[in-house]
Amino acid sequence: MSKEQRTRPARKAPVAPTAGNRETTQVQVRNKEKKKTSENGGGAKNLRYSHLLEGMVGCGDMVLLEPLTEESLLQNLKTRYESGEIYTYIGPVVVSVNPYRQLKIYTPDYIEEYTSRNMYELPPHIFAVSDSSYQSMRDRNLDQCIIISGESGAGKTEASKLVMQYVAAVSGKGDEVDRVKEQLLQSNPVLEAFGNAKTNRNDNSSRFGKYMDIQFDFRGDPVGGLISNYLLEKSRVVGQNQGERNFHIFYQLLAGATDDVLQMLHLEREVFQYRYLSEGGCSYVLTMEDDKQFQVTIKAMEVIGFSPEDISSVLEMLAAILNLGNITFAGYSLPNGTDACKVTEGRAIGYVCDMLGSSVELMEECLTIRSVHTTRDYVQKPLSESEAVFARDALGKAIYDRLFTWLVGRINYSIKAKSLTKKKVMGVLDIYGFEIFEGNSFEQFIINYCNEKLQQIFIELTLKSEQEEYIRENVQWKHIDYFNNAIICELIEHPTTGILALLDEECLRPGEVTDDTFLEKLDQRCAGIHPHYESRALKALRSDQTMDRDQFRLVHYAGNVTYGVGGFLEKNRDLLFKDLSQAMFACERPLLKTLFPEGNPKLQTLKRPPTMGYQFRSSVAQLMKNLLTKNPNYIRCIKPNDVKSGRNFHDDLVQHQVRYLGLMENVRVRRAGFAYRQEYGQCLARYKMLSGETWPVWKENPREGVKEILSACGCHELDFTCGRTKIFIRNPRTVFAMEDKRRTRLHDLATLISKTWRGF
Ligand code: AD9
Ligand code: MG
Repeated sequence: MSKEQRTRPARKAPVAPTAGNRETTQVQVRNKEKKKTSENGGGAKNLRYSHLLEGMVGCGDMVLLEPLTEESLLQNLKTRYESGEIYTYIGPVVVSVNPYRQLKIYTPDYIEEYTSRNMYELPPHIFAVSDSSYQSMRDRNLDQCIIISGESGAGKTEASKLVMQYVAAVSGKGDEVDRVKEQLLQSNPVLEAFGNAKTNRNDNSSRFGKYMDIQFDFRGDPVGGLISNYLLEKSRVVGQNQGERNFHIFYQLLAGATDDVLQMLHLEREVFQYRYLSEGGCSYVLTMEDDKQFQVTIKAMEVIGFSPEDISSVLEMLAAILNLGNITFAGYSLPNGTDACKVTEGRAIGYVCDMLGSSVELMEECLTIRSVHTTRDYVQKPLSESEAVFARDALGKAIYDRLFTWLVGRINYSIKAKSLTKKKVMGVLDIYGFEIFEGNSFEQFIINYCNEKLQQIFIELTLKSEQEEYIRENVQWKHIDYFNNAIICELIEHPTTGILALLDEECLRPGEVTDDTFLEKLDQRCAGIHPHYESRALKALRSDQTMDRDQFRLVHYAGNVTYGVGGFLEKNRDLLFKDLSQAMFACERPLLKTLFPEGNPKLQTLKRPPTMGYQFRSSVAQLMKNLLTKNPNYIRCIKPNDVKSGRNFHDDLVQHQVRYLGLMENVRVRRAGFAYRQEYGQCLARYKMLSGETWPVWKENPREGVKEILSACGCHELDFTCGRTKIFIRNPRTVFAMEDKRRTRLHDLATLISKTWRGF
């Protein structure tokens, strides 16, 4: 049997045309042509849940893994991965191992197979969790969120696109709905072009966090969406590590624009002409066709509703940034000994001014001179050469960062739902993965903090809440220990003693403050006090060669990360000198007035803008609050190797991820407790036909009814327990068997009805 055949799900089951049962009716309509086989009874055998238990590569749901050890869990993932089975369940959680090759498991046939099915009916698949989430949102009116986590390159962004693709395929049709779907889907290529870049870990690494709410009407048809973006890694605009690139859009523009467009933008095709594109020494990515992708990006912008003027303005900003990077300065000393500098690259600054609609004099002045307000006066201070380089780069980063946020706002404007009625929502979270580089800075600190918070949510909603539910329902269970990373979150975000608060304190403190004084402060407050903070200030680490004096180390849930404090203060303050914002506001291009509103001289505000860390902490808190109001669905992505290979399963690398993702604890909690739980009324409604005597009406207490059904199904008393409001069933096999019986019952009934109908 070929791999594709093996991974293909079982064919559709026969179903009864029960009135009011949307799920079965839909499936039947779609499978008219298959009905014949089903009626012959051929399909009934295929319904069995046994595929989760036997005849399948490894174990599809690790709750059933015997024996359960870390080794067997890893071996199970490996065996399945090697035969192309990249998805495995832990109860409702989907573990996804990046295949690094195109599998034929996302075709329309697969979408059809997984539509309106129970999650465990078919082999594990991302479409199954997408479907379960969509059904729950549509039919039970529960807002959903799909939380996708995993380290850089593990497959989060691909997973988020598959979820969106699935939802778009199975939801309704019609001109307006199709327009909305198309716009939602087309937001991906635009945001990836501007927000993703090649890194050493991932050729298409997301350098921003994204949360997207898809909004639906009461029928379950998409009516709009809302995207929230989190902290773009803007330092990439002006410099990249060796082997890495700037954001894709720059390369797409140079490779894909016509000669005429490039000429109008004062650009040349050669990537290495531009300093901002050359630092990483990498101009192309084997797996990417920048020229073709440029057409895709522009087309997507058009579909979303960007006007030709909008698109031109965006391209002008990109061209301005590239030429800005080529401006050079020459330093000299003034007669009084002060360092000053002047622009030496006249061509580049001319091009920049042409793109932005500014005068060369003004641009030159804002790059080389700083206005300083003293208590009594207003003086102009010349900048040294290195200060001017710093100002130039700050401007480049600011234009790009604000342009990106503007793009997200512009997309939101287009995809916003037109009607004001309350909508059902499905949110998809695809945020940058945990990062440990050789050199880690403020950006990694923020990214890793965000991942700590996501792990917190996972713990809150799966490990902790599961055990709390047993207590609430008064059900006996065995406590499972797990590492709760709340302590690390606290170390970072505590409003007065957390690292972010200390950083803000240092940024605001008058007097001589530097990154070093910040580190001193951290050492005083945390070293030897907090178990997850380490630095050379600790006696035991004083001679630690793996850490420098200007570094501190955090013991994160996913591993130890050493951060260099250099740049922490400046990146946290994120202040753009007034001269620069005013010069941008003074430019002719209307877009720049929108991007730099604080440059409006009429709008003189003395209020300090909130720091980067503060803003991020607030938006993450808002995100967590939002996620907690929704029904969560999890996709835990795993990276099988570091070489982007489709055949290589690196045991140690996967073991590390399995550990920090807490997968063993996840399985244990699920196994120690009960695989299945449902409110008595709902359980009765689904399985009442299994108790021949009482079906279809049960007028007594639903709890007694459920017990009766379980006993009619031959369940042993030890197999289940009755909570206050829910029935808890220990072994998923019991539920699978009940599902199998239910299907057979429905099938028999359908045959009977059809025979009776023919008899008339
Ligand atoms: V990062 O945190 O943004 O750096 P992600 O988002 O976790 O990272 P991404 O989804 O971009 O990783 O996946 C990395 C690469 O793996 C993709 O560019 C694909 O080449 C490959 N990939 C991931 N998932 C799949 C898949 N389901 N099928 C085929 C895949 N290839
Ligand atoms: Mg990504």
